[in-house]
Amino acid sequence: MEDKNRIKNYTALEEEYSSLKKSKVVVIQVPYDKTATYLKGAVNGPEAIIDASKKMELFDEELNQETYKIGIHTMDPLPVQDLPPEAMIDKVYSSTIELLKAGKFPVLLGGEHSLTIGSIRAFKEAYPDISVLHLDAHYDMRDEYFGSKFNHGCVARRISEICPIIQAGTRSLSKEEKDFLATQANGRIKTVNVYDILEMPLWKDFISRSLSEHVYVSIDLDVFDPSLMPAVGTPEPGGIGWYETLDLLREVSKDKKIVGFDVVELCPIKGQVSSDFLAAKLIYRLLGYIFPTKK
Ligand SMILES: [Mn+2]
Repeated sequence: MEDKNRIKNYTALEEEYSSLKKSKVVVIQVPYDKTATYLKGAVNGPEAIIDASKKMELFDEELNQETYKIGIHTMDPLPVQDLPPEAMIDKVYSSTIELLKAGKFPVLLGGEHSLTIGSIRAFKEAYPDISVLHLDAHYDMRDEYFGSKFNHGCVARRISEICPIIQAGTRSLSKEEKDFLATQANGRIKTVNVYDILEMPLWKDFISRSLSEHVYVSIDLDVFDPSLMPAVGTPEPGGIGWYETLDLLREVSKDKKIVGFDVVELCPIKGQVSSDFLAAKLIYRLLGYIFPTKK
């Protein structure tokens, strides 16, 4: 019989592989969508990922390993739904820094993208050389959006004020963002948009070389093509595919030390579970790349 805790765990792991004490990886759920500007619903993202993860095979067929054996603990969802974004970001920061101090590997589930501002503040403290690999359809470089500097459309701009950021898969931005990026000559912000991906055979190497030793990966699921990932609040045509995303993440995992990541902006569609499942599997595969059980 499944106990209550097990049902709420990412991949529904037994206590042996999911207690906080024994787990290397800790999943932080951030159910929040207060600043969503198009479709709401990302508040339900973390729960949908957890639900889908219970249906996954825990043997990874690409990696020939059982990644869950590193231990994956799932925290209760952060109680942030009714908070203003600044307060949500503070809560994400304090949970993340606590886990980093305990030597854990945080995985954050959104919820909307603004949560990354909180997690990056914590990672910057723990890893001063941190850089961010940001996969997204949108540049998210607005200084302010709908009256807030903490809107999900400003997240990359806020990150760039904390540490270097390289974006990939982007294909939608405002004139203001374009003008802002044109003034950035110091190399703190790099972008490999979808046109670069189509034209640069070595785009993955370029990204990997541009990152520092310690890397945080922030994946807005709308980076994928909407035919593959329709369950997002702000879909954009012409996104990247499953295998090229995995190729990039595999390469970066080999070249650098990924120390944490988030998967955000899942806006579940009732009755359409393939998006939820993609998110759940993406997390598992990326954990497998980061923690190979065989050398
Ligand atoms: Mn986006």
